[in-house]
Amino acid sequence: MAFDLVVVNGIIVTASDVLPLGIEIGIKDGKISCLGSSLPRDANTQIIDAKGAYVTPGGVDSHVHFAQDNCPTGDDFTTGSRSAIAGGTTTVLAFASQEKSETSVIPVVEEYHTKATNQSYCDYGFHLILTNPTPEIMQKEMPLMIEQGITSVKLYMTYEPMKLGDSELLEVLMSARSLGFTTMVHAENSDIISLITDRLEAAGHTDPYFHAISRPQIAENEATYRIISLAELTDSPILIVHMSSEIAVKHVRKAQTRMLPIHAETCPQYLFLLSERLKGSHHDAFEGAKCVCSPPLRHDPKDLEAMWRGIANGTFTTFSSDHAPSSYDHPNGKKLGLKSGIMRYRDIPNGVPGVETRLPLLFSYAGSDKDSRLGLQRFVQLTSSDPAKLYGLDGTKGNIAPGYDADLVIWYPEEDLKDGVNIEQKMLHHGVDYTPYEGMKVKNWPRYTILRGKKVWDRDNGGILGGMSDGKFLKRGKGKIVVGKTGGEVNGMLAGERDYWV
Ligand code: DUC
Ligand code: ZN
Ligand code: ZN
Repeated sequence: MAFDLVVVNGIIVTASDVLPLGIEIGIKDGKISCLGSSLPRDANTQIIDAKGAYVTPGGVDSHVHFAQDNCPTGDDFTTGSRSAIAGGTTTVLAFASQEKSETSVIPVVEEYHTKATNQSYCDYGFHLILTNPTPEIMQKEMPLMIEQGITSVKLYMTYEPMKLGDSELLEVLMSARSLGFTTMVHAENSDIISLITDRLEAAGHTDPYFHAISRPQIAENEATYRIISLAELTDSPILIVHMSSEIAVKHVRKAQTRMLPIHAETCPQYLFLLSERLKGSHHDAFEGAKCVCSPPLRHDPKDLEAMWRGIANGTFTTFSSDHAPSSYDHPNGKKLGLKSGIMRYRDIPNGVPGVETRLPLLFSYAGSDKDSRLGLQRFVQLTSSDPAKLYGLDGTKGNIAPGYDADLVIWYPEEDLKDGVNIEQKMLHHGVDYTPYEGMKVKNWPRYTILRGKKVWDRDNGGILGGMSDGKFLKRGKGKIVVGKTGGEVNGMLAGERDYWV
């Protein structure tokens, strides 16, 4: 059998191994058929020469916001997924977001299918943001969602229009325990943030920097401890999204040491950016709005260090972009927080773009040279294989092995990019008008991105080669627990005590 595509001269990296140079990847019908040497080829076989560079699985970015009503000046599926493939990401998990007034999630999901069908350059799935988890939804609609391949939900502990109280969080966790969907949680204490925000506003402290003052670490710390406690009580696995502070991550680490199934995610902004970025420049006093995201950028480099530690030591299961794009220079974008010359941070849409820069930023620190902070296998775990497992895509995404989708990133051989790449807004493919990483240098960039055997990105020859209908909806299975296990006893409860009430 001849292959459709053979990738030669690469160094294949998976979550477990860095293979010797030159193992070939044989691809047929969009799937990896085999790894080997001197693979058969005929006149129709396309050959890609990796020229000695690393080849990693296509990125799985398990946290992006595309086409959400609360970021109308940001990316739709077309621009967001285009940006994804140009940065080596072949799968995104985006959010279908329920409004509190909606009493069924079925039309919500239909709407997001309409927004995405034939409009995505990469494969995609949906998490459901649940803001009104009625008994009807939890009992009747969630089983349908799971059947349709939507096997994860995101819950907010903050934001008036979205937040759930503890009793609602508990109900969803109980339901997740019985139905087997994965629960993601935004952990910040809402009342702490509201109290400080109101008092800052009364004192006239409303410029973007005060966004960070209004959401201190203690808000993340308290909510993190609380949601871990609720998850422990209900014996339900969770993933805490976009973690930013050392003190909160310590709760996760401690829970993991007890073998609780508590997963955590961090994002590029919490590895590279500090709250000083929220201060304006002398050209533009409002420029800090570009970096308003929640949790906020932290003040102390020690927090960045702690996130790097969690990246290296296994505390984090996923490294996602939390691509939450709003254009800066747009009256309905970040400039919602600037009216008649008055800056008001609470009106600035939250979030930063990052789907395209996520892999190159982390890859710059992966390897074994003196600046490295994580191994290459760990890079693959965090950016591709572990999110695939956690969100029900194992066996299909996140690996370079027979039977998996042929989603690959082929990087440059080191000698071809000796000076690295300077990140600049003008080279990116998202739909917003800035990047928070402007001017940062990365060591490498995806030279080719392959989606199910098709070259969809060739940085030197045409850039985007894929099309808007290349991406397909991923009907996901139930997620796997990556860290810890269920079935443990709750601290201080008798063995079997929970059985009286579950
Ligand atoms: N939470 C997210 O997940 N993304 C952007 C803003 C937020 O609060
Ligand atoms: Zn969030
Ligand atoms: Zn998000």
